[in-house]
Formats: sequence, C-alpha cells, structure tokens
Amino acid sequence: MSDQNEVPAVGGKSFTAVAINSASKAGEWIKTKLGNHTSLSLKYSAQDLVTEVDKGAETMIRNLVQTHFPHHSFLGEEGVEPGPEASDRALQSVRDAEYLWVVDPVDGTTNFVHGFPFFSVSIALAHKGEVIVGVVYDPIRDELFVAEKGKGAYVRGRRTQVSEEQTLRDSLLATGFPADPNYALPINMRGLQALVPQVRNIRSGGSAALHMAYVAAGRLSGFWEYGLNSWDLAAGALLVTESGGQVTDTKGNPYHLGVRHAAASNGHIHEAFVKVLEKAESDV
Ligand code: 2AM
Ligand code: CA
Repeated sequence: MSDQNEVPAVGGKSFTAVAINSASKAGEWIKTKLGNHTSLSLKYSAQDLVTEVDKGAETMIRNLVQTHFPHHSFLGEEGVEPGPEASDRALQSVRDAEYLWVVDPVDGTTNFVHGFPFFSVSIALAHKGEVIVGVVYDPIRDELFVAEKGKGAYVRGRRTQVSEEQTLRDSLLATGFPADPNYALPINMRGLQALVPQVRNIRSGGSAALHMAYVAAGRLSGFWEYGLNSWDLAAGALLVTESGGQVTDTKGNPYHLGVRHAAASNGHIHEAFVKVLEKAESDV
C-alpha cells in the first residue's frame, strides 16, 4: 500500500492505525452503554432496530476518520435511509471513490438491545472499490480482528487462519435470519433445512461481521446470510480472505462491495456449501 503515506491532516497515522483506534474507542463506549441505552426505534421493520448508541458510535468513528483523512468518502449504516434500495443507492453514489470507509458502528444491534453479548464494530477501508483494511472489534471479549490486503489477518497479535474441515459433515456453520419475510427468509429456511442434517451443527449469533471474523479465526467453518449490507460484510470479507478462506455470494460469484447474499468459508467446503445454497434458491 504505497499510497498509505498520502498527507493526512493530523499526525501521520496509517489507515490501519486509524481503523483500529476508531473501532476500539467506539467499542469501549458502546460497552459502557450496554443495558442502559435510552431510546429505541424501529427502522425498516420490527426486526430493524436502532438506538442512540448506534448513532453516537457512528458519529464518533466518522469524526475520528475525517480528522485524519478529510478527503476520504464515508459510508455508514446510520447515514443511510433504511431498506435495501436506499442502501444500494448510497453504495452506488460512493463506490468509485478513491478511498471509501465502510462502517457499521454496531453490528448486532438486536443483541445489544437485548443484552445478548455478541455484537461488534465493523470498519473497512476500500481503495477504488477494493477492501484494503478490515477491522472487527468485539468489545465484550476485547477481541480486535485486523486484516490488511496482502499482509494477513490478526487477532490478539497472532495470525488468524481458517479451519481445516474438508467436508460439510465435519463443519460448524453459522447463519443469520433475514428480516425480509417474503423473499430472503423462505430461501434461508430452505438452505437451513438442507444443511442441518449434513453438517456438525449450525449457530446463529446475530452479528454478521463477528461471524465472518470467526470464520477467519477458524472458529466457524462457514457462514451465510441473505439481505446483508456492504457495512455488515466489508471488513469481515477481508479478514476471511486474508486468513486463507473464500468469500462469494450465495451463488458462488466473487465478493464485491455490492454483495448482499453472502457465503464465507474456509475454502475447503466452499463448493459443496454453495451447491446446497444454490439448490435451495432454485427450489423456491
Ligand atoms: P445490524 O445489527 O447492523 O442491523 C444479523 O442476522 C445480522 O443481520 C447483523 O449483522 C445485522 O446487522 C444484520 N441485519 C439485521 N437486520 C437487518 C436488516 N433489516 N437489513 C440488513 N441487515 C440486517
Ligand atoms: Ca448496525
């Protein structure tokens, strides 16, 4: 990343240092608000929640990033109107930006609201549409997952590596249940029904970014979910590929920022995994 040394406004911090600093500051603040957030509103549906903590954390991250890189573009969940069409439009308007920060201040808001301790801060930086830095921070376990394009991925100072399982039968997978009851949910249920008897087991933790980080760290063999947004996936996608895994859409096409239906795995099981999902989609 030779252009890392473009002249920043304040200090000379690298992109990765700013991503790490922003994620950890926001994460620590979010943790202090667990169990005492004051406002809760519904966005697109009864499943789509937002609190003042989501908005406050995004503002904090945006301010930190813009202090260092005022000319970079910024796409954050809370700056976009709810719903898939608005998300697609927002991404289209910035995806050709030279540098684009793609941020989910709280990934797993439902968990945060219920006090279920599995949520994360997800921060990615894309250069001309390609993710070059990805950070996912879990403030509850104080685990910070960091990936740099071409340089690997790390957690707790150790390189992350995807798991070794070679077959679905030996695999632990995770999924998330889509908010869209008409299209995505029935497809996901078919995939789930087909996969449950073929794998070791399936989990649904409620944070796509953290699930992706767990695939990167070899704690899950694979993860899939329908109806996600760029900010749920961007950082996690780089973590997985830099840990030796594979990220595609649920039909097996390569990952890019616009992918909404995603499948990530250790690579070994990917073909068999996607085949089951494809069949479930075509059977609907
Ligand atoms: P969020 O908490 O940032 O909304 C859980 O299955 C995963 O799906 C989480 O990563 C969650 O991100 C995301 N998610 C939940 N509701 C969503 C919605 N209405 N549209 C897109 N993604 C959603
Ligand atoms: Ca969020």
